[in-house]
Amino acid sequence: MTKVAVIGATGLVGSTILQLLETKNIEISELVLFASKRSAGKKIPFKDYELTVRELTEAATKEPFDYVLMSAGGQTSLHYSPLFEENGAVVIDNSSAWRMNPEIDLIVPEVNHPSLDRKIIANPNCSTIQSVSPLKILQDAFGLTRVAYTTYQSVSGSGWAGIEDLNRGERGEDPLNYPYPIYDNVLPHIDDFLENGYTKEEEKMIDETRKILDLPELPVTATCVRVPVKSSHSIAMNVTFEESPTVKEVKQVFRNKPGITLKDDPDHLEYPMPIDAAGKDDIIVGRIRKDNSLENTFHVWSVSDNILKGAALNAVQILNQLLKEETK
Ligand code: A2P
Ligand code: 11C
Repeated sequence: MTKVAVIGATGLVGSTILQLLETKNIEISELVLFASKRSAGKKIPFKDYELTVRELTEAATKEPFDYVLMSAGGQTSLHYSPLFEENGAVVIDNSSAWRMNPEIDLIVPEVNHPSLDRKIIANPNCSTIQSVSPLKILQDAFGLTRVAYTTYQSVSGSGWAGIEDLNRGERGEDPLNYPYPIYDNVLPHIDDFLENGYTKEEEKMIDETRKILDLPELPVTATCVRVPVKSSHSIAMNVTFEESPTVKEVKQVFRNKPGITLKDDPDHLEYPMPIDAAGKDDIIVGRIRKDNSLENTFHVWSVSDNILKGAALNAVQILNQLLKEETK
């Protein structure tokens, strides 16, 4: 008997979590949906019935949930996750609130496993997830000595508000979420700016990569950019290895790896694009080639549905991993 709560069930990630719980046939005996007061009473179809959204309150944290899938922003998570945890639930949190807390595990199931020392588990940033999955494979094969990211992130990374701004721009209306139009434009700015000139999104990618790969000293840098694409982030990764493999050997390590598809045949114009990844579970990698300006260095292009593997799917996979361990 597994009782699960989804917090933020009306949001873009929360509603995708609900679809995945349904389509992936996750064994749940009771599912309860929460959002803010605004959404209380809203009906959401699930399987062949309807669930009514409840307002998240402190009293709800005292109910006997086994797992809580939280996708309602950092402030909500900081307040409510410890209350659910105190009551014995395992919280899988999609916000950035807990990720760099040394007591909290930051998990991508293909890469690392939760210790459950604390019952809050953090789901990484979407751009980090689609980077560390291929990077872990490369680390195991050739050893990493440096990573430089440039991202091309879709507007769905900003939730419904980002999609709405792209639609507004298309209609000639001013943006409400971004400081400048995203339609017909590119913004070298995701999340707040820090004193060192980087943005928080860039800092997250750097810090989370080191934590998940357990390489705290790895030199990592990032430039994060918002592009007028609705679904799926693309990331250009410039990766330096300890070893000196051939291009063929680098491509080879991505074959038959869970959650990864290699699409890399320039002769036939085969390369990963957001329209390939949207709606798919796998991270697609390609454009693998040697960087001739630096020794042992390669370019790897990674594309992934940021709401699926970048958020909802990774959270559901963490849940599934924990459920499977329970039944062992
Ligand atoms: P609501 O729809 O009632 O505002 P998105 O990432 O698409 O913006 O979604 C954010 C999700 O987080 C929504 O489901 C939203 O609910 C929910 N949320 C926001 N604030 C709270 C809160 N204080 N308590 C519970 N859920 C919240
Ligand atoms: C974006 N990566 O595309 C962000 C969204 O830390 O979970 C996810 C933010 C986060 O805007």
